[in-house]
Amino acid sequence: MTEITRGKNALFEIINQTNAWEGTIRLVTEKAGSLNTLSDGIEEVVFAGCGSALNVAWVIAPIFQYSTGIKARAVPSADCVFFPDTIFTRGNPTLFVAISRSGDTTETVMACESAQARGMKTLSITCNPESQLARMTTETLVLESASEKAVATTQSVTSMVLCGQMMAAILSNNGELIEQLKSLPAIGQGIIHKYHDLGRKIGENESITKFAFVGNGPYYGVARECQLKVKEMVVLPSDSYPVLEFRHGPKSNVDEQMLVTVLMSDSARDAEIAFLKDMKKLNGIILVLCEKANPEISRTADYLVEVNSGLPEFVRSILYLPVVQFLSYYRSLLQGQDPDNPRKLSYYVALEEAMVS
Ligand code: F1P
Repeated sequence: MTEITRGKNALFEIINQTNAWEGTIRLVTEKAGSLNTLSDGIEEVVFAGCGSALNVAWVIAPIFQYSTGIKARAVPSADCVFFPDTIFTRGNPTLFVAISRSGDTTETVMACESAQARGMKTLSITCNPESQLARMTTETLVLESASEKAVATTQSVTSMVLCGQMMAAILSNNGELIEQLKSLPAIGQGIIHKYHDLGRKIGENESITKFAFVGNGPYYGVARECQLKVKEMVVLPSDSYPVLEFRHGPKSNVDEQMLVTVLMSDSARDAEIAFLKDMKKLNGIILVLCEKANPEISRTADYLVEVNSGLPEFVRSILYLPVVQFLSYYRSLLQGQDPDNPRKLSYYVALEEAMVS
């Protein structure tokens, strides 16, 4: 009986996340005018967050800079509080973007205060209209359709990434990109349907006891989010690295118990293919997430996800996440955990005043 109710919110949110994507596209489209006004004269954008929201920042920042030509970086919120001079440059008009599902994470609220004290315009990307961040920022993008009951983030992450991508497309006035982004919900629904069972099968493969996720460019942020999902829901060793970095030490951990997941880009595809062949030689179990495999990839992968989106690498990144969300979800259930309420975690982190004063 418990088996049926455990994790029901997380499963619902994973399966139905493309509805949240639709809502996100509608919202950002409606806000196009105010986003253009907000970013007028901006020369730099700082994306800040904690936990999954920081991973969202890691995905968005490279995509934003690539699409708009405006310098963009991702930073942990706490660095804006404790090391502000390493984050904010003097004299450059900067937009500070606070990313937070709850909108109430203490470090991100404090980071926003730090940016405001330096006279910056601020934007919040959140799922909670009543939150501190939604109320304090110059402009807010409230993704109510992406709000979640489960503690572990799933649809909020993919939706907040899509929100940042839509914002970049609007600010760069790139109609083709907007159309590509609008195609994601339909493609994503197909992928969720097609790869639900594979995610479950990998998750329920108990010979896997440790996980590594590797990706380049925006896929590094996606790899970090995959790592976090496993850490939170499954509570097993899980790492993430830029692809080639993994050869510089971490590969010593690869053996027949490690699932090595390669999130394939277009720009580094050849290097990534060479990498996955190397990891196979080290006896790793290989999961490849890619646009389309060639015979070499198909031969090397133990598990293969082809998203077949027809979309460029800077557009399709969120399509790689659902299968890893399923994997984490089913492994969590198998181990008797509750994916809706992972142990020791809370919906967001509120720090006591003494810890941050
Ligand atoms: C949410 C967050 C989660 C994480 C953990 C603690 O913060 O950091 O990403 O899974 O449960 O809270 P936010 O997005 O609400 O700021």
